[in-house]
Amino acid sequence: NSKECYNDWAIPWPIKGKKKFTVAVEGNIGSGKSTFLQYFKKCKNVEVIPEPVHLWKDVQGHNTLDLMYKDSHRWSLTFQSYVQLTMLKIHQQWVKAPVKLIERSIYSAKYCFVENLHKSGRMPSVDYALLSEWFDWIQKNTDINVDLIVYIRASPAICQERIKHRNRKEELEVPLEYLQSLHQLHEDWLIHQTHFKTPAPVLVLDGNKDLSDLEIDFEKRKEEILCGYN
Ligand code: TTP
Repeated sequence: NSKECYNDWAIPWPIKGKKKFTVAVEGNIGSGKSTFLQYFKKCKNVEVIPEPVHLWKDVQGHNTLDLMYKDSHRWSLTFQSYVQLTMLKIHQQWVKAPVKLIERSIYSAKYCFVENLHKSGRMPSVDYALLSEWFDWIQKNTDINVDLIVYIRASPAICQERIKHRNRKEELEVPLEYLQSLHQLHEDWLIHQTHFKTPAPVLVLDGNKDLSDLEIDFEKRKEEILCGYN
């Protein structure tokens, strides 16, 4: 039980005596979130939970990520409802370490991706309404709390370069315009807070830097990011 696990750690619990300090790393596709996770994986007080892209690519044999990119009008509800489920599971996942570091959150899936699909006409309004009903219910009835958001802010052109370079087959056709619109939604949410409230304070990192230079910033901001558990 959680009391026994508490004894495994010499350090006290970070907040309110019980909860783990939950950090979500956010940023556009290709912004450098995985590099961030790789870096913090090495820290002993951190448990890193990467995004379950592999699950989205194999739902009982169906590649829902691929379906969504091939025909978003037909498949984006299918895909985004599974993303929402897998994100909810991650929010609910108990970790042993004092700091839980997650890649993205249920919030960016809804506020950036679902919003983008709907706004651009790729997702029918009825599908958007259904996902919103689910999201609102989850928000009211479950614990999807995040304590800090780290926003890796990178220009859409740089993201596109990195996407090309990593060569994930489902993403080869992602147009710049798609990344620009997703970028704007991240900015609206995390910087301007125009449509949606951010669920936690936001620490912004310059994702336009070379990934090796970005690591220097990770090191510099480590104490803030890990709430002193570095
Ligand atoms: P990202 O979550 O942006 O992950 P990434 O691997 O691109 O991150 P980075 O390069 O910064 O390390 O996206 C993974 C894929 O899933 C991408 O093709 C976008 C897609 N996606 C959606 O379409 N909808 C969603 O709600 C989410 C969370 C991802």
